[in-house]
Amino acid sequence: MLNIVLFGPPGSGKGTQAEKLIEKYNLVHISTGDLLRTEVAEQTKLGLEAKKIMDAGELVSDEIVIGMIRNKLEEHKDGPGFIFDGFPRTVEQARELRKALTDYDERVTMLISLDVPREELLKRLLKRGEEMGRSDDNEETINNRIDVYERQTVPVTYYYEKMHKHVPVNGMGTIDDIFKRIVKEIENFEKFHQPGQN
Ligand code: B4P
Repeated sequence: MLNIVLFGPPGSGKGTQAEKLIEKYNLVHISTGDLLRTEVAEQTKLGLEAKKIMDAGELVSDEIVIGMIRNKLEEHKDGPGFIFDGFPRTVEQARELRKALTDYDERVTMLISLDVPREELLKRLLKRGEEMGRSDDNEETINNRIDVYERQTVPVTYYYEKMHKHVPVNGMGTIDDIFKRIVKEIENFEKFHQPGQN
């Protein structure tokens, strides 16, 4: 299986690039943001709880998120692989993902992180806020989401760095240019890493 973690700050293009990667590699897309937004739209108990947290730009509890991921893994365990989009966002989530994949004799292939400066993130998300009306795409919440990312989520890269699985990619430029960079990194990685390592 090819199991890719697509990583980066809010607005770095994770969801955007995930769509293109799914098309090319036929992977199963797991976006914790999308899963949570579905719960919010359906006004489930979990959704009502999550909405407050998401609107403040904070992270939903590890327990909730990990439960959702385990359900999805079980549902698609015979598939060609996964794109994890917006997950893991804490080191605890990364550890739990490792445990869950091990249950299926699988592992994360690589973590691709998109590098984009804060001014550009703000610009992209404010634009999306105007166009799509997402309630967490306003200036105050965006700034908090980026702060939370720097404080709680960046350490996830160190976790994968230790396993030589962290691959940074420049997230500035056109969507197609960034996609080409990502594909090149996947191809390079597959060439130099034999299955069964780590
Ligand atoms: P997410 O849904 O993951 O939201 P996001 O970080 O903003 O990324 P998204 O994928 O939507 O946007 P993208 O960068 O593609 O999370 C939302 C909230 O859910 C979190 O704040 C948290 O509360 C909760 N949550 C989610 N996962 C969690 C977890 N694991 N643990 C705890 N809580 C969790 O794109 C942004 C915009 O940029 C788009 O409009 C796009 O069109 C544009 N764009 C993309 N690439 C571009 C480019 N190259 N140039 C110009 N614009 C570009």
